[in-house]
Amino acid sequence: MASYHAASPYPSGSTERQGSSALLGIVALFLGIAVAILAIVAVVLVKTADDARDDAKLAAGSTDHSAHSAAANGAVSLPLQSFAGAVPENAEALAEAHASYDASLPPVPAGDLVKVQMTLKDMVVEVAPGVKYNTWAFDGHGAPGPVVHVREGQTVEMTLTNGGAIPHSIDFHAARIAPDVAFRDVAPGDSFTFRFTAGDPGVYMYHCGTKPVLAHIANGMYGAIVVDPATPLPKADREYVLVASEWYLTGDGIEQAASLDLAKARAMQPDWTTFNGYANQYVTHPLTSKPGETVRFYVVAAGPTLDTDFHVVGTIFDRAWVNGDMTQFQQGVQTVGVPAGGGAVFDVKIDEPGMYPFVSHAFAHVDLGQVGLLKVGNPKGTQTH
Ligand SMILES: [Cu+2]
Repeated sequence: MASYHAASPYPSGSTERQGSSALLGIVALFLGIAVAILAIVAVVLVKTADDARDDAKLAAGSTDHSAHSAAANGAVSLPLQSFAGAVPENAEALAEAHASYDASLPPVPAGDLVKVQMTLKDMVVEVAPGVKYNTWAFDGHGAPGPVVHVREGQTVEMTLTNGGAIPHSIDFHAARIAPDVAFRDVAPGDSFTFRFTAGDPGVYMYHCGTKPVLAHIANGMYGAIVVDPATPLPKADREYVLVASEWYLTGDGIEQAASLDLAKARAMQPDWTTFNGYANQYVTHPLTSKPGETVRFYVVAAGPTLDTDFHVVGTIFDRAWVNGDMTQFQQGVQTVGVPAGGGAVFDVKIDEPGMYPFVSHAFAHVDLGQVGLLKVGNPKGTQTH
């Protein structure tokens, strides 16, 4: 008797047992065939993965298959050393002393033509308390670059002056324009001016489009442009702009400023994720509103690669213009994905005083710093600044 009958629950010699044995035999036969097929598939998959890895190494110019060489050439070899959350001992005091990025939406300039000038500078900024990083800053003030705010129908005249060491460019997602002309590389020391008409309302990303774009965005070359619809949106009492992004560090940045770890960026293994370029800055310095006010968030996910799942804890979006589509909004939604390279607009009206966290609800991002607080009123036990 075959061994697979041994566990039969039926009494020995019963007719049920005979029927069951035949059935079990058929089942076992099919299971055996299935296991064999799966084994063949697994072997093929492993071989394909090996081939792909080899192709990647060859594409990266490496014939040396050692882990060190592969990482150096960007053919990622995990694990990569993480500096996530590493801060100096006085981090709390440093966070308090940090001047948070002003998230308030600036007013729309008057006139039909809005002139925007940015002078790019290579500079060290902090991306978390005491964590220094070598950025390429669009306006000489770190990342993100300044918020550009215009109204539908206005013309934007953009002048980029390159005060950095290598070529850069600026790509506006709000523009309909030939990118090979308008978004061209600007050599160090040069300036370039182009115009576009802001014909599509919404909130958009702008960024450097010079190759490799991954490196230029990861080094802080991004920002938001808000295009108000010609027909105004419902009134909001406060308007805030949040640009979400992630940082990939070659070191902890504490003693010495870190630079971009391209292998980590390719592996999508950030050390820090932030709103407006600095981890947890609005936890220490909350955004504010009064009870009953409508607060509008313009959210851009700059990436360079990761999305942001925007959520405000303790409330529900009264209006969500998903994907920056200003022709319609959703009501009563809890979390909205903002894709890397995309934007969305959110209204919340909160009546009850309290501290309301805003987060990317992909919670690894919260651990890495993409979290802030909206302080409604003056709830007990909180600071009043
Ligand atoms: Cu650039």
